[in-house]
Formats: sequence, structure tokens, C-alpha cells
Amino acid sequence: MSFAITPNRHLTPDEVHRYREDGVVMIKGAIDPNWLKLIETGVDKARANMSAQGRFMSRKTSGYQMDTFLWKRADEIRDAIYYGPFAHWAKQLMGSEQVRFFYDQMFVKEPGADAPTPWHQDLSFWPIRGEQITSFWIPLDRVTRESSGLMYVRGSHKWPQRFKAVSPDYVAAIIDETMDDIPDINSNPDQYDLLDWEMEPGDILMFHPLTLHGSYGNHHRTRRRRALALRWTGDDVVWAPKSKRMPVHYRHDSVVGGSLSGAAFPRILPEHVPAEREMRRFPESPSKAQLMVSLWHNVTAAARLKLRAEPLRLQQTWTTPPAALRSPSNDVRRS
Ligand SMILES: O=C(O)CCC(=O)C(=O)O
Repeated sequence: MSFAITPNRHLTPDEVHRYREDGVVMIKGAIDPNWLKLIETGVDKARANMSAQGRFMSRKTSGYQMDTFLWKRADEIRDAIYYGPFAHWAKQLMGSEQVRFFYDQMFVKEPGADAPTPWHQDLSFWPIRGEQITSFWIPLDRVTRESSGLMYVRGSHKWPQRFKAVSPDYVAAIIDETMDDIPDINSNPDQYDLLDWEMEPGDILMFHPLTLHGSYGNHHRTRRRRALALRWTGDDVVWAPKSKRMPVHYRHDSVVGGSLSGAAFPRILPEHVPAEREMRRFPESPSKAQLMVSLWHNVTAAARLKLRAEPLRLQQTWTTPPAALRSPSNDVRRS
């Protein structure tokens, strides 16, 4: 098979409209159990074989695991990306002829892991530019706000601000000081139109890369929270690396200002590029030298931030118990 299968169901015009208006849509029961099982197997395999970068990014909080480019190590994730229904949904949402895969990212929070995901926009730290970009968030366990379900600020993808990228461990290397400070949404929840959903495995969140999102740590006493994010790009996306952006340590042929291309960002629709797919046979991992350079950027960026006369206001309030926030508005709006 050299193409992505057609999904069991396409997105309805109303779902696409909601995505464009709200910047996020949750589709219940979209993922066939076989694809879900494949993804779960791949994520569990990747958790047991974390990359050096993933281990570094997850080091600060016990019970928290984050890693990227799982598909380079786990065949199951790679097959779900290449052959699963996901690229077709991305095509619909982005209104794009071509769909390329950008990268995947797993987020695991064990019961009780005090690992909130700070409010952020994704595009602020990505080395790409364009409008046709979308992310899918796939939970592998039941999630509620208490067990670290994602929350979104409705319509924030249309705001003019570009906020500083704040990652769970406040990685200095991606904090662009020229961007706006993120407001402390949790201290003033009534000022924002927050959306969140209780989700079951098989449900999927689709969201715009500028929609503000975040989540509490996992306050559930017994339930683990595993999730995989898949990121997709379309026709108008160009490669735009610069300092304070996420480094990509895998081989590709993209040139600055040109379209994404090459094996790191494989084309999935309208069809695979045979040479890119061929590269699947040669597993890659970032070299020690690449990782050392990234580490060095982070250390020097952190030192520069510490030397600033006026401290950055990046810390967010995540101590209020999740239940104290206004109950999910979507329950009312979507019934
Ligand atoms: O799962 C999480 O806590 C974070 C997810 C996220 O920020 C993303 O997928 O962009």
C-alpha cells in the first residue's frame, strides 16, 4: 500500500466550520480501534525506549514523559502516519492539496504527576511559517480536566498576539523575548472562553497551531494519561528555522523559505514520495554532536534570561484545583 486509507468517515461541514471558528474541534469515536491499538503499541514501545532528547526534556518532573519523532523509532507510529486515516482529515481542515507530516510528540503523565502544560501557542516555537498547519491530539486513556485533559481558549487562533513559547520545563532555548507575555489565564478564568472535553480513547482533538492551550498536571490518583500529538502541514508551509525555534535533527531537503521536503517531513497525500518512503528502512537518531549543540543553546539562553534586569513573567498559576475552574462550557454549547 502506498497511500493513506480513506477514513471511515470524513469531517462534516459543521466540524470543519467549528475548527475554523473556535480553533479546535473534538471528534468523538473517530479512530478505528485497530489504528488506536497500533498507536498505543507504538507509544508504549517509545516510552520504554526514550530518545536522549526526550529523557532530557522529561527530567524535571517525576511521572512525566515527553518525546518527539517517535515514528523514527516505532514502526507502529510510522505506519499509522503513512497509512492511517489522519492525513485525510488534515487535508480537509487545512484545505490543502498536499499533506506532509511535520512531527509527532508524546505526552505521558502518570497518576499524581505534577506536570501542568503551560498555556502556549505551538507555532511560536516551530521552525516553519504558513497557514495550513494542524495538530491532532490522541488520548490513549480516558481523560478529564482532573487527569490533565487539554483546555483551549476558544477563538484565540484569531488573536493578533504571538506569545512566548513556554514548555513544561520552561526550556529557555525556545523563549523568544520579542514575543508577548502569556496572560495568567488560570487566575482570571472568567475573562476567557475556555473549552475542554471529557475524552475516551478513540476520540480526537484537532486544533490550530495558534490556539492557546494548556492543561493541569494529572491530579487523578490512579489513572495514567498517555497522549500522542500528530502535526501536519499543507501547501503554503515553508521552512523558516531561526534561533529560539525547535531544532529538527533528522535529515530533510527543505531550504529556507521553500516548501518542506525530504524524509523528515514525508508527503502523505496525494501520495507518498517513493524516495522519502524508502528512507524508512534506515532508522535515524540525532547525533551526540547535534544534541550537544542544542544543549549549549539552551544553557546560554537560560544564562542570558537570568542576566536580564527585568525578569520575564512566564510562570503560570496551576495550583488551583482543576474543579475550581468554571465547568466545561462545551457541555452546554455542544448539546
Ligand atoms: O498533552 C499535553 O499536555 C500537551 C499537548 C500539547 O501542548 C500539544 O499537543 O501541542
